[in-house]
Amino acid sequence: MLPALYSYYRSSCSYRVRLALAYKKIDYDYKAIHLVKDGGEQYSEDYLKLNVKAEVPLWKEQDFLLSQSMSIMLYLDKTHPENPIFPSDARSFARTVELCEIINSGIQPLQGLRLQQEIERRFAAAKGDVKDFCRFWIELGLQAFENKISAGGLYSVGNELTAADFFLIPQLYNAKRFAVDLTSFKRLLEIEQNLLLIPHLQKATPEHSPDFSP
Ligand SMILES: N[C@@H](CCC(=O)N[C@@H](CS)C(=O)NCC(=O)O)C(=O)O
Repeated sequence: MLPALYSYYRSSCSYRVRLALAYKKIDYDYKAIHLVKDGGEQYSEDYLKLNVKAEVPLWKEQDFLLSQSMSIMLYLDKTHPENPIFPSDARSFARTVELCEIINSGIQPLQGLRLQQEIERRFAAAKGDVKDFCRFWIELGLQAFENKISAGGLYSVGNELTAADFFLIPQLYNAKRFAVDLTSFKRLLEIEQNLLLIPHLQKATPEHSPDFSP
């Protein structure tokens, strides 16, 4: 039986894992969890049995269930060492995790759907103000990411494609959804261009996901 990825086409955390799976050419069943429809399928009784935190992505191999995009990507790198995404050299490994974390803990939790809903509900905030708040954290984080990466090189960590790139691409996709002006992030846009030239990564994009809806 194929392993399964529970995913939502627009979820940036799921997109990270889809990129890793595409890069490593790992076959899997795509299980769509619509985060908005009918109040959100992540809250269905069946899904909560798999992931009590009501989030995607979730990786399932028989009875082995793994949440959190970072741990799924580390797991995939151990179980499928071909096309590594975490470098073996200590400093490159640490730099990769550092860049991933700028997005994983420094941006994504501050732009999430549930966070936005909670801010609106608790503080009677207007949707536009909440989006502004999210944009602030996205810009701050992307600036930190851009400052950290080396001036040259095809990707975030020199010429070696790493998990940091698979965190960056979905975050840029989200930044565009939040109407962040990306023109000053020249290096990040260059890296995005370089990555999207890799043909088999295309199938991981939201537009190529089975549950995509325009
Ligand atoms: N740290 C987790 C975050 C997972 C997460 O926040 N997922 C979002 C989509 S990107 C989600 O499922 N949100 C559900 C909701 O907001 O209701 C990871 O990296 O996997």
